Amino acid sequence: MKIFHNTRHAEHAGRQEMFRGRMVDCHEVPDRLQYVLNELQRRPVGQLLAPDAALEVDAAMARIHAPDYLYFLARAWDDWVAQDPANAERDALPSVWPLASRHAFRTDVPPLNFAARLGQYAYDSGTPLTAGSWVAAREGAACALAAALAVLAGERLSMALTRPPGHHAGPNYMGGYCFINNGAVAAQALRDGGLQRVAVLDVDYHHGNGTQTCFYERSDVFTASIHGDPRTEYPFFLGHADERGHGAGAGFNLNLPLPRGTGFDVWQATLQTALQAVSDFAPQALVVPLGLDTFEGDPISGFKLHSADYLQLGRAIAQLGLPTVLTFEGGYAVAEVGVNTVNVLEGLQG
Ligand code: SP5
Ligand code: ZN
Repeated sequence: MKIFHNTRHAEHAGRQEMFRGRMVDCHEVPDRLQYVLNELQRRPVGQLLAPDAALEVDAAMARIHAPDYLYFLARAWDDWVAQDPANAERDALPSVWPLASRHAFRTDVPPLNFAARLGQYAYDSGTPLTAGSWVAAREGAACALAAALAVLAGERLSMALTRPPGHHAGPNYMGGYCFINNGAVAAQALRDGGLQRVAVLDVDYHHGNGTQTCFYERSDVFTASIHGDPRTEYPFFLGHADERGHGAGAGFNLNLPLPRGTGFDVWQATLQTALQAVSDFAPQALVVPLGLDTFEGDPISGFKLHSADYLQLGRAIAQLGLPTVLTFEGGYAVAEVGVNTVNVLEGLQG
């Protein structure tokens, strides 16, 4: 297994996120990835690599994300500091939104004010944009592209071990600690590399709303997600079971929401449903946005998986017999995220 890790991930280090009217310390911290690297040293289940610097990562991101969104992200930090030099000491968080979905505000006149521009592209106030967010997210996309190319070159398993995570980021928005949708970049790279059908199986605690939206009207990328019921769980406004895809994509999205508190027995049975659907689609490769926030000890989530269950998760996915690209998503029980991640990889390797 080739594991492409983001050597610049730590440059994205948000300070605080908004939670219930207060600023609280960020859950999505650099230590998360360090714990995975530490566990990989103890249990070297794969080959640790950095993506080739010559990869065409901007082109790969542009296959998923809108040009104006990428333009915004690439310059956002400088624009933020230009607004007020004192901003250099603070992370940028949005504070005003156009509520485009309700047609209450206009979105056809691009605002010039930075707070308004950030509010246009961000859908929550929990995703701080920092000095290093863009370089870290862009290098993460390079990891995702490299992992996809490895599978195209014949590797059975590869992983983009990167943060910030990606599965909440949509074509033209950031949120849920995500900026660039690494799983979507990988899936599209697999398609562009010649595969006709690619499946995405998202096992993060939170619905993969960004990935679903990227492929919602397409029949060439099947998306499935097992997650906390959005009636009570983030991201709240997407992820219901009746979202099956639209237009050409009708029937090519599967959401399997489960109540907060769900344990491994029910989760595993639901995984079997998802695996059957993936198998019925007959994809040539699989992308797994791997969130470890289904763990019982996760501070912001509500499922009850134990560390040993992640070995079973890996084994179950391996049963598909598909070339598989993993991306590293959520998982905020920092001290356990390394063991849980490497358990999945060990299970996958059989
Ligand atoms: C990639 C991913 O897992 N993103 C999750 C984003 C969730 N953001 C909202 C979480 C708010 C939780 N705050 C809980 C504080 C408890 N002390
Ligand atoms: Zn999550």
